[in-house]
Amino acid sequence: MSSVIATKPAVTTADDMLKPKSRDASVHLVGDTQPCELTDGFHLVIDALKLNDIDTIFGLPGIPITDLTRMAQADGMRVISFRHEQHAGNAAAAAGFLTGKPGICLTVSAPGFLNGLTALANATTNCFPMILISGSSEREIVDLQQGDYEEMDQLAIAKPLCKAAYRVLHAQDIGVGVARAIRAALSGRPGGVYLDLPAKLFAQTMDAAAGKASLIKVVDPAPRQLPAPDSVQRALNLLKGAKRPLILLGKGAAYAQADADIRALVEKTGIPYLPMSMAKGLLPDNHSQSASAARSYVLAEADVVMLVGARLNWLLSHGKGKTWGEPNTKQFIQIDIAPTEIDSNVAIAAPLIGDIGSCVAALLAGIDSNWVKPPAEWTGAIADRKDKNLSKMAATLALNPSPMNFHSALGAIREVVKARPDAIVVNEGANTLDFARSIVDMYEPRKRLDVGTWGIMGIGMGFAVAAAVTTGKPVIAIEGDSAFGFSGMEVETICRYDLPICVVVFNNNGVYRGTDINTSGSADVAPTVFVKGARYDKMMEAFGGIGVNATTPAELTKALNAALATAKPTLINAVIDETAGTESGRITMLNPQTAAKKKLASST
Ligand code: ADP
Ligand code: TPW
Repeated sequence: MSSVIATKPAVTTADDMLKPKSRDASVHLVGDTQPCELTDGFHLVIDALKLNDIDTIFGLPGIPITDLTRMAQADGMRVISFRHEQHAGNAAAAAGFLTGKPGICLTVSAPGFLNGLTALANATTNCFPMILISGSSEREIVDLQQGDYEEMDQLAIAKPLCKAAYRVLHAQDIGVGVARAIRAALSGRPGGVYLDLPAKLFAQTMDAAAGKASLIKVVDPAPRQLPAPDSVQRALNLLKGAKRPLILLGKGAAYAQADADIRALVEKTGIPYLPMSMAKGLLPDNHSQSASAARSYVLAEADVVMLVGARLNWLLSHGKGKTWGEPNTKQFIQIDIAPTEIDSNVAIAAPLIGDIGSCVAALLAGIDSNWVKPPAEWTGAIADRKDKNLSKMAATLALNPSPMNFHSALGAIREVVKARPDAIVVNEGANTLDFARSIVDMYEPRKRLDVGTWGIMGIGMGFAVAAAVTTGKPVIAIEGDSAFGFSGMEVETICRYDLPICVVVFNNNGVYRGTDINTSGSADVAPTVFVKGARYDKMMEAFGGIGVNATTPAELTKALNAALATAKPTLINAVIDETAGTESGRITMLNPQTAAKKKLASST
């Protein structure tokens, strides 16, 4: 418990006048004689976080939280300062996913808060635990809308976009506020929590012993939730009766950190499995039971599908339609901690509600040596398709076109990752994402971070920083050139903290590709086209990192291996054929098509 209070700066600036005023003495007299040690809001926030084993803050300083960042650092916390709050927020979200502890993002009021809010909403959508802590302006002025510095009713704005939102007005409630935020972020379905801390709170003082006593160490923040025995039996019965069973692993399964039991379940049952993108590596992608290379076949043909921490949302075509084969030929088992997820798109025959660790353990307990593995007809048909598709892919990867295309560049990265399975891959873009997901195999759990449920661009550098900071492992960020632009300024952050991150920018001169034409006749380029031949590697060099321009897979391999060997911040500008990409990658069909547009096109 710390009660040291920062000393005042020698010179008072205009900014200082807006800062929360902390007392400059940590001892004062009670009555006439008894000295009493004081603490304040700043220190109580730090102590509450530390008490709950939170050791890192991702943020961006400014009124009223600058001193909080300084004091947290002085008190031994890692404070990672970003260039834009959205990336600090994304880092917090990724840290939450990787560690199972809520990642903390700290911002200033109104604009800083709003910048962080996108990341908070995205974390909630992805079921990642994070807490956005924002300083806020004076309540009295905000509520009367009298025009305070960075005035905004942040709590009201955050509420609909996250799992829970709280405001703390009194120093003695900081412990409760932080405890509630941690519990809300971690328990049940994980998600984003907003914690509003008005400027005045930080300067409030109270007796240090009373302050310490007011803090709460959260006991069992993500309590196990055991599934009901009859639901376990129902699921087992359905699995046993299946002729063509399939296990579908989602990022909830990766988050749950029940890696050994999940692997045991797959291997003991002998059921083919399909990992969603962030579940890749839960079992190594070259596992004999992986059905990834026969994805379309297994989704269409399976008769019983067991979802483990995966939602039947757009990424799985809502569990119906052509992707899923003949109508009414499938039954679903769904393991999820959120009961209301069940039946959200199609009927679920056997819901299994509980935490994945407990559910999978309960299923395993019901699987003995008499378990009959799936018919060879099913597993054999999958193996045939896999072999065919894998040899097709091998042939494509063996080509060495000039300029490089997505396949040849990713073929190079694939081999490097194979040799360094401990490296974490961050991946965003459209084509860059879709091709990397299928080409770059993962071998260990939670080594792949990507655009997630929203398919959001901009997570790249934030996720990469979090991955490096929380694991100390090397990070390879595979980025479309458009995707990279959303968080590109954070290469300075990467250099500043000297993080072992290698960014590979797939530079095809634009969004999706670089060849669009402006048909209006004006001088502007088309909306999807960027500056041609841009040298993103120079951005990294500007901050002291290593920049490489790679035009062949051999150059790319060399630069990537060097980056992994030296652990130095590196950016490889991988020059990709600008004609290679497809509009929106594999989700072209989601672009609205209008008959009027066709008419317009044909009349010009
Ligand atoms: P993917 O995009 O990989 O298919 P989703 O994000 O759609 O995965 O689904 C993740 C699911 O996992 C969510 O429905 C969430 O409630 C669930 N989940 C997350 N953590 C756990 C857990 N520890 N136990 C059970 N379910 C979980
Ligand atoms: C926050 C829309 C989806 S993918 C993409 C955009 C802009 C970039 C694709 O180009 P990139 O990759 O990165 O060069 P590639 O391999 O195809 O060349 N704003 C947000 N999120 C999304 N998803 C978009 C816009 C989009």
